[in-house]
Parts: sequence; structure tokens; C-alpha cells
Amino acid sequence: MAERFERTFVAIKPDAVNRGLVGDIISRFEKRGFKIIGMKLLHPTLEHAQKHYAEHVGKPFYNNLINFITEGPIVAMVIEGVNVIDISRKMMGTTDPQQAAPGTIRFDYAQVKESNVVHGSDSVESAEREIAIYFKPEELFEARENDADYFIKMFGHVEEKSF
Ligand code: RTP
Ligand code: MG
Repeated sequence: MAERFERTFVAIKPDAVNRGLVGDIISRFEKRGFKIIGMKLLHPTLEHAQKHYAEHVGKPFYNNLINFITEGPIVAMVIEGVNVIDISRKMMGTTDPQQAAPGTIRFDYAQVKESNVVHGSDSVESAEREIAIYFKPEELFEARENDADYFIKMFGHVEEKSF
């Protein structure tokens, strides 16, 4: 797979927020090296939910899905990294936690597909569309390199090396 630098929209769904799983889930993405460049706790409105899940209108699970996602606050995030769209969905596991591989977020934290803990965009187009539903451009921040590199570049003041 070509290495492409991407952004994706990730949501920690109301079930996971309610169960206190926010820290655990965020830390998985951080440990992978992905950068969180936008994040907020919000209670999705009906409009948010309908726009977000527009592709599922008319499907048998649609009403339950809309009710579920508007049930309580979610943590909405924009995450950046190499192939983050595909890799973050791999980290989440399949839609149905019963089918998900052990070690994935949905396998580890969920039992049924109706409340499966996380959402991740499934393509570049979905990511752009979903990010725009939940974030204004000014709510996203440039990802920095690690702090040392950043400050060295910024201030150019490394006086000597120890190696
Ligand atoms: P998501 O969009 O939430 O990241 O999940 P996904 O791509 O893995 O699955 P998708 O097909 O987009 O479905 C969106 C959400 O709808 C619920 N669902 N229920 N009862 C069912 O057959 C069924 N199928 C899907 C799941 O909560 C899924 O995450
Ligand atoms: Mg989906």
C-alpha cells in the first residue's frame, strides 16, 4: 500500500464515553504515533447524526443508529498520520465486535454491533465530509514533530551534540 499522509474523523461513541473508555481509546491512537489535531466532547444533534450517517438512510438499522449516536456526548477527533484512514479502522476492528479480531478496539471493548464504541471514516472523501460536519477549520491544529525537533527548527539553537 502506498504511504499517504491522511486525516480521518474518529468518534468515541456515547456507549464508550459513558463507560469511561475515552482515555484507553485515545491512548491507542496516540501510541500508534497518530497525532490528534482536533478534539471535542459534544452531544451530537439530530442534524449532526443525519448528516454523518446519510449513507445509511433507509437501512433497517438507521433509526436505531441515529437514536444511539444522539443519546449522549461523543468525543469527536481528527487524527492525522500515514494511512490513518485504513489503519485506524483496522485498529477498530470489524463493525460487528463478534467478528472483530482479538486486540482490536471493538473486540476488546464491545459485544454487539449496535453499540460498537468507535467510528472511523472509511475513505478520504468520507473523512473530509465528516470532519466538516463536526469541526470548523480553525478548530484543527497543525501536528508538530516531536518537541525536540520542533524547537530546534523553530529556534535553531542546538549548540553542541553529545555524539
Ligand atoms: P462506523 O461508520 O460507525 O465507523 O461503522 P462501520 O463503518 O464499521 O459500519 P457502517 O456500515 O458504516 O455502519 C454504521 C453503524 O451502524 C451500525 N450498524 N448496525 N444492525 C446492523 O446490522 C448494523 N449494521 C451497522 C453499527 O453501529 C455501525 O457502526
Ligand atoms: Mg461507516
